[in-house]
Amino acid sequence: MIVRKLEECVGSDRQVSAENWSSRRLLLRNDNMGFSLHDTIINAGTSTEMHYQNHLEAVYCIEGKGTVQLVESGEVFEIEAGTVYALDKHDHHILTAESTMRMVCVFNPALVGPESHDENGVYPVMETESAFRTGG
Ligand code: 9YT
Repeated sequence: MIVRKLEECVGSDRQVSAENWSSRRLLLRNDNMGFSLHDTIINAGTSTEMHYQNHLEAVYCIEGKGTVQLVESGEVFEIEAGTVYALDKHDHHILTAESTMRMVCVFNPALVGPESHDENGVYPVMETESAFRTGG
């Protein structure tokens, strides 16, 4: 069994931050669960365009309020504590946080660890963490 606390992730390799968000990665590929599990903070007043072409992601909001907009259709969904959205079609989307949002995120396939968005809001496919670090 794996037991891990958020406080162990904060400030470690398991925390990956960008301008608009900070992702604390509780479970990763080498935990062999078939998914990764993150506790992610989205900064208030930000909008982030994302397109996880290589992953499926489910996002469960446990704190805060905002919207998610589908880029193709323009459809907008209100997101608040107790709402989940699942990007089952690798949906291109924009997440806007009205207040600070705290999200529980699940990725399939599991993230390896250090993934961050490229210029198109995509996470790369990674086999190993060392491949990422050497640029391979
Ligand atoms: C909600 C969302 O997708 N935020 C971006 C960060 C990402 N989910 C992560 O790596 O935790």
